[in-house]
Order: sequence, then C-alpha cells, then structure tokens
Amino acid sequence: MTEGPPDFRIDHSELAHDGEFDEFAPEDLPYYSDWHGSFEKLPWAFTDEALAEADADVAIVGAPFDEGVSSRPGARFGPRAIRMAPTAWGTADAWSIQLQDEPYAKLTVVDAGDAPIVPTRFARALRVIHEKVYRVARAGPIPIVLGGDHSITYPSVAAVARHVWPRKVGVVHFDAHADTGAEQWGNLYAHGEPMRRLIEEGWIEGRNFIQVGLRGYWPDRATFDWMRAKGMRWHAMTEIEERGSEAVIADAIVEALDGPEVIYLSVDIDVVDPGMAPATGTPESGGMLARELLRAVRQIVSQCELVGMDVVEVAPPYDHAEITAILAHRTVMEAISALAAKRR
Ligand SMILES: [Mn+2]
Repeated sequence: MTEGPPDFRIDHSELAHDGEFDEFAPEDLPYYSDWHGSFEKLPWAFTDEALAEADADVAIVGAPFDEGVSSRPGARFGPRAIRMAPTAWGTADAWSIQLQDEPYAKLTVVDAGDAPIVPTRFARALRVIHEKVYRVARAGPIPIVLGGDHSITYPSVAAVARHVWPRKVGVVHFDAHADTGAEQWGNLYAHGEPMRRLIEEGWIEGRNFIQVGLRGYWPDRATFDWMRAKGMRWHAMTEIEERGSEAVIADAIVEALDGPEVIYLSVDIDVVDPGMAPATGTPESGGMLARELLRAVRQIVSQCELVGMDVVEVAPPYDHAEITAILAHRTVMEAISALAAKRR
C-alpha cells in the first residue's frame, strides 16, 4: 500500500486562505521582487511612440557611461544601482513625509530606459545620450538622467537647452568639483570639462551657471580665473558652513534665474561627504550632509520650473550597504515629490 504525501501542516494555519497565490499583483510585491529593472518598478517607455502614449510628466533616463573618469571608474553601473535601490513602499501609494504629498497620485512617471551606449566608443556615447535626452524632452516629460560620470551632463544639458530654445536655461550644479577644465590628458569631453563645453558652445550663459559645494584642490587658480571671466558664480563648501545651506541655495536660485525662467539641476553625488556617499570616483572629504542635499533639491524644485535633471558619479563598486545608491535614489524622489507638491 502506497502512502499519500505527508500532511503540509502549515495549510491548517488560521491565516491561510483561498486565493493567496494570486493575492498580489507583480507591482504590489516589494521593490526587490519581480523587478524588471525600471526605477521604482515604474512602467517602461523606451520608444518615441511609447513616450507619446504615456503622456508622462517625468521620465527616468539611464546614461551608463564612465569612460570620462580621471580616477576610479564604475559609474557605468550607476543607473542599475540607483534603479534597484531599496524602497520601503509600494509605488502607487508612496507618501512623502517631507512634502506631505503623494508623488504618483499627481504625476505620471515612466522609465525611458538607457541611452544606447556601448563601451569604448566615447564620442558616440555622448551623441546618443544627447539624442536620447532630446527625444524624451521633445515627447513632453522632464528628463531625469541617471549617470554615469559627469561627462554625460554636457550632452544632457545641451539636449534640454535645445528643446526649450530660444528660452534660456539656468543651471544649478552641486559638486565638489567645478568640472570647468579646459582638457584632461588631451580629451576635451572627459568628466572634468562638461561645464566649460556647455558655456563655450553657448548652451548656458556663464552668469547663470551656479555651482554649489566646491572644495578640495581642483581645479587650479587659472581655471577659476576663466570661470570668473565667464561670469560664473559659485558657492564653496566653506560658504555653506558659514551661512547654512538654505541661505546659499536661495542665492543660487536667484542667480540661476537672473535672465532664464527655467532650471536644469545637476547633482554630482560627490557634493555629499564621502562618509554619506562613499561610492564615487573622486571623493572629497568635508562635503554636504545627505539631508542638506535632499532639502536643497526640494527647495529648488518647489521654487523653480525644472526642465531637466541629472544625478551622476554614483560608482557602485565602492558602495557599502547601498548608502550612495539610496541617497541618489532619494535625490531623484525628492525632485519628483516636489514636482507633485506644486500641483496642489
Ligand atoms: Mn565631482
């Protein structure tokens, strides 16, 4: 006589009920489960047609490129790490405690995928980033670009400025580094040069290019002389220490909008102290607090018309406990939530 299978005793639990296998849709599962790779498990909209159909307010764009780095590489893995950074909530009912609002109840947000970058073809990568960001902006949503090293900001800002042309764009740029070098080892487009190219080519007026958080020992004095000659304005880390972040950001907003009506926000995660953002290629001790950066993003986005944004230089190979990826993810979330809160 063959015995039947054993009794699966947990079936008798008082909490068991019929239909529990299909109880949760894939989008109801936690962020790490049934994840198909998009930011916050948001729907994908890769193509021009999908973007047109989505009619989105915001679109995430990945720029997995790090061949412009001068020190530690790894930022090509940034988009993937930021997209999979831990979240504790279900996407649909996310609630911002900071802003007392539900970002996804008011905004349609999609993930437009990555610019079609392949390794080794440096110039092509910058061109396809430009094309991808331009196509997203042209379709309607505000592009939020996940880097990548900071060289991606040259094609990305130019794409947004091209889209809103002839309206002028002001840039608020958070960084330990000015990224206004003339060249690095003969390369005009590495991650230390994008801001210089944007100003030289005429995409952004120097006087509306506002930098926050500069510190350390680069660039050199001659480069700061060039910046001054172009009318650029900057707020070094020492000024944040003395005056506080909120007052400094208030000035940065006025300066960026001294002429332009719209803002592009570029956040190099190394503006934050390496103790709170260790995973970056060129860390500089003595940076902003994570909470200061998140508050600054809310302050800027809630007071300005945002036309584009990037979060760059997250290099996951140097991360610990996903500290940096989580901060980059939250930086994007604060911008999305501030956009939603403006729709009150
Ligand atoms: Mn930097």
